[in-house]
Amino acid sequence: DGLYDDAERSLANRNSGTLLETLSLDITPIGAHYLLTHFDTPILNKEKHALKFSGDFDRPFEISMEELLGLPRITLPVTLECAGNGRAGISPRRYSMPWGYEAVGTSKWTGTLLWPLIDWAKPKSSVVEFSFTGADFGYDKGVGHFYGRSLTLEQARTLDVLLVYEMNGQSLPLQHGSPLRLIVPGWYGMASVKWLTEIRALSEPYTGFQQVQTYRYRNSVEDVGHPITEILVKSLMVPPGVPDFVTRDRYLRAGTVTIEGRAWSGAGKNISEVEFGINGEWKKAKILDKIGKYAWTKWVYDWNARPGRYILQCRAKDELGYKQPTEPKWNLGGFENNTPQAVQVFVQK
Ligand SMILES: Nc1nc2c(c(=O)[nH]1)N[C@H]1C(S)=C(S)[C@@H](COP(=O)(O)O)O[C@H]1N2
Ligand SMILES: [Mo]
Repeated sequence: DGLYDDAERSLANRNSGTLLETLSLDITPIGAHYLLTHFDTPILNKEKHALKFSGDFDRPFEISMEELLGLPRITLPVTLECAGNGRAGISPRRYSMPWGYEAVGTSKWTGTLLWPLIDWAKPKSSVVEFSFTGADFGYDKGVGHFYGRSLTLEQARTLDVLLVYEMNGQSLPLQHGSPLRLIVPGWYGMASVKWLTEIRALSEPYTGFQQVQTYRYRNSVEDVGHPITEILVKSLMVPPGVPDFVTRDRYLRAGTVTIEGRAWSGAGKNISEVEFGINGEWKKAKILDKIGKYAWTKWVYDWNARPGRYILQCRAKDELGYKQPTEPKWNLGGFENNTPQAVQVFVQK
């Protein structure tokens, strides 16, 4: 623990967080949505870009962006959250992106379904996984690699995985994976490979760095751990009132204040309860509509704020009964911290 060093600060400056005030919107505006890019952002030529289906397919092929755009279009609102969101709340810390609460956002992703294309390429009967490779190359722990991830055959078939070329009705922006990315709804963000160039059918499990060496929930350096997959239940509020520039403490006028926020869980699970905490006293918030199976749910709470100092919190429960825990669980990568947000507010006459 201690001060963040230059390496951590440069990561934080490259990878912006979602502005929490935009949690009042169903859809996070492009530019206010968080970014997580491990290496440099590749600048690809949309006109020349092609996606390769290679490896153990009976009918490997290449498809241009123009051809992809001609396939059936589907738009899904999906909440994307980085598995490292909340990492700054886990101590001792991991040298990585020091996220607080802000690595989450919801976008309308437009593209075409992945599975029909895989099906068309005819995976051989020996195939167990598909790897998805991005155009961005770099080093991590001395290992040079293109950012890549895999899904099992069953996951690729059942998860409503999209090949995406538009975000919120605009061409996919450079920093979010232009011209083509994967979106794996309901999973943490690492699975949604940006700048997608190749899909390989594999008859052996994929051993790429981002699959095997990281994005695993591990209790020690020796622990092999288990892969990070579905998003855990979580909620956030729009920080009420106005902030202090440096401390981010909030100032609020006494009276009735409508607190609003969002709650979500992985794999399309619904939110069954949201509680709003006032100095540790929990009250039931009102749950509003969800804008899509894989998108977050709005909640509100009318708070009668009297002068004083308060710690405001929120916590959610999903339909399977999973609830946000009070204490973060330490793990090597600093992943999956879904403990409640806490906002300090000073209410004044
Ligand atoms: N090619 C590539 N894809 C990637 C990454 C990356 O660094 N390179 N980062 C992943 C991680 S960890 C997350 S959380 C999401 C973030 O997507 P966004 O930057 O569009 O918000 O992209 C994922 N896809
Ligand atoms: Mo991430």
